[in-house]
Amino acid sequence: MKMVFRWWPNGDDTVTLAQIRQIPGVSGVATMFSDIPAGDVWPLETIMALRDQVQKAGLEMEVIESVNVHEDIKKGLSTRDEYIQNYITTMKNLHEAGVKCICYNFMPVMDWFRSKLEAPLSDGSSAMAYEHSYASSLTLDRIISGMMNGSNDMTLPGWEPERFPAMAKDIEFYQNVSAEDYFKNITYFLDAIMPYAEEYDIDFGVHPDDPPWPLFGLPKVVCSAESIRKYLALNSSKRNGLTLCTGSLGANPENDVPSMAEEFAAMGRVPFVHLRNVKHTSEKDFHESAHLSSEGDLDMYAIVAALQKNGFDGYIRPDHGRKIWGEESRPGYGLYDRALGSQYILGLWEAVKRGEK
Ligand code: CS2
Ligand code: MN
Repeated sequence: MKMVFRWWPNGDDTVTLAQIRQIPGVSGVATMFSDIPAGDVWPLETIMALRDQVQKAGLEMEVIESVNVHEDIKKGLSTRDEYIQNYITTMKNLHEAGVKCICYNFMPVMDWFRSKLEAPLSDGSSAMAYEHSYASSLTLDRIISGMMNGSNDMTLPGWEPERFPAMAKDIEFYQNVSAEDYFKNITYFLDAIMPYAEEYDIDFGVHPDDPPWPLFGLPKVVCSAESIRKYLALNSSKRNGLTLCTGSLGANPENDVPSMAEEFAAMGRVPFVHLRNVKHTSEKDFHESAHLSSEGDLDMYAIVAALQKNGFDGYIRPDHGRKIWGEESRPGYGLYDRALGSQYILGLWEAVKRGEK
């Protein structure tokens, strides 16, 4: 297992590589170019320059989160082939730079969504939160402005401004796309890229839908054990894997996250894990919490034990943290709470390991 930390280059982050280097047990970053539009090739020189920068800081760049999938691929349009070719070229370039794992998602139109980016918690910190009835009542303009106003002027992953102009039309487009058709589009994409994932030794981890239930009439694909089984069966390559995001899946109390960790790690299909905790306030309402089991509704020890005992040998990163100690950062991605989370996770990992002997 390797512990990594999400980080954005080119000044698009308040956290520095030097700070990440000082977090014990963290060996590398999970990073991306947020300024390259989805569908474009990531140039080799640009990737190499970033890899050199990361390595000079004493860290590895083996995980990319995310190489975003162009909307035309998700929609199944005839233009998709060109974007898929670009995707494959990006994979080749990332392979040359030593990248081993790519996280991506197949969520239509928008990536994760929260109705509040800074919900106050009782200890004086704040965290991102989601309230279903309120979220469902929002117009697209209010959603976009809410996500933008809380972003502290940084790109929120999945909310790159280049997406905004087409969002309303895209949402409309998907109202007539059945889940079955959407799965066909995924299969087409996976069948095209998996042979290259094999050739370039890159594990793919699809990120679950967040929140894991339908919203705005958009198809949802990775939200339960059953849908993950279906997704992994779409293409039988071992490279077709899951990013087990405990907070995304755990937002639905019906999801048994430790048993998912066990099942999919045992299949050898979990290259990447996002560990964070959530606290439910009602069935479809929740806020993100500190990583400790006692702070949320997930049994983090059981999840880490399930991974380790089922042969998990991939990358883990602490996912979204709270905003603590007055830190100003990209929501969910400050230094302090994620650093605390990483130490807790490493502690659990060691405890499980030593307990085995
Ligand atoms: C989210 C996503 O997991 C997360 O923290 O912020 O943006 C995630 O990075 C993507 O869905 C992966 O493609
Ligand atoms: Mn995640």
